[in-house]
Amino acid sequence: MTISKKPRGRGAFIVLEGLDRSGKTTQSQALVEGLRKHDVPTEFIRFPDRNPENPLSKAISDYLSSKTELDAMTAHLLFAAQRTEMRSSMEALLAAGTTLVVDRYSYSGIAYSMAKGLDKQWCSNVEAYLPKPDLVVYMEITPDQAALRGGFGEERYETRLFQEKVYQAYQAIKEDNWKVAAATENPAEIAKGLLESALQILDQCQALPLSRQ
Ligand code: DGP
Ligand code: NA
Ligand code: NA
Repeated sequence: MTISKKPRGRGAFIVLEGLDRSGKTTQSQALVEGLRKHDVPTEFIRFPDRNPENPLSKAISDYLSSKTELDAMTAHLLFAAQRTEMRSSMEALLAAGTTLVVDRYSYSGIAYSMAKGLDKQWCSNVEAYLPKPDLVVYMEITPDQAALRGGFGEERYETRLFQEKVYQAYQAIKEDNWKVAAATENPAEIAKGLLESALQILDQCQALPLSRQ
């Protein structure tokens, strides 16, 4: 006898956003594990990708480590180019029923570029043709709290002053339907809440087409 599983529609597109040191990566990975335990086919993607074999990834890594300099608009387009490069494979995975948990997406692009003084509308226009997430989780942490987590690293954006600007930019772009998680709470509690939200979204979005931003 074969036991047939409940038929599934498309996968859910779930994005985690937040400042450096907000715990996004830890929570993304916990969410992937939690969903898989619920038999939800799930893949983890992170932006920026840093695979040195890929020319866009290498250009981004060199920029983040300050090996190279780029004009702010050019940098914005470079990060957006990588998301654009991934667009068709992400859409194919979602259509095939795979849920995607994505560590940073267009909102990082917009927030980090706004922190350099670029115009919000210009920044979002570049991202407008990319698929829109079903759920955006914002890991809320202030730059003060983030700094208490052992200081920032050595990459381009990891300074107190810049993180303060990114924080303000996230406040300006945060949408009402984002799920805000207090990053300073117990990680296991955060993970539990995120898994519940993800399962709920998955139920709701299966019958809906994926939209553009
Ligand atoms: P992470 O690997 O998550 O620590 O991200 C690396 C850094 O890159 C982090 O400081 C945030 C930044 N970043 C991520 N996406 C974008 C983007 O689209 N545009 C810009 N300017 N920075 C980004
Ligand atoms: Na970082
Ligand atoms: Na991270």
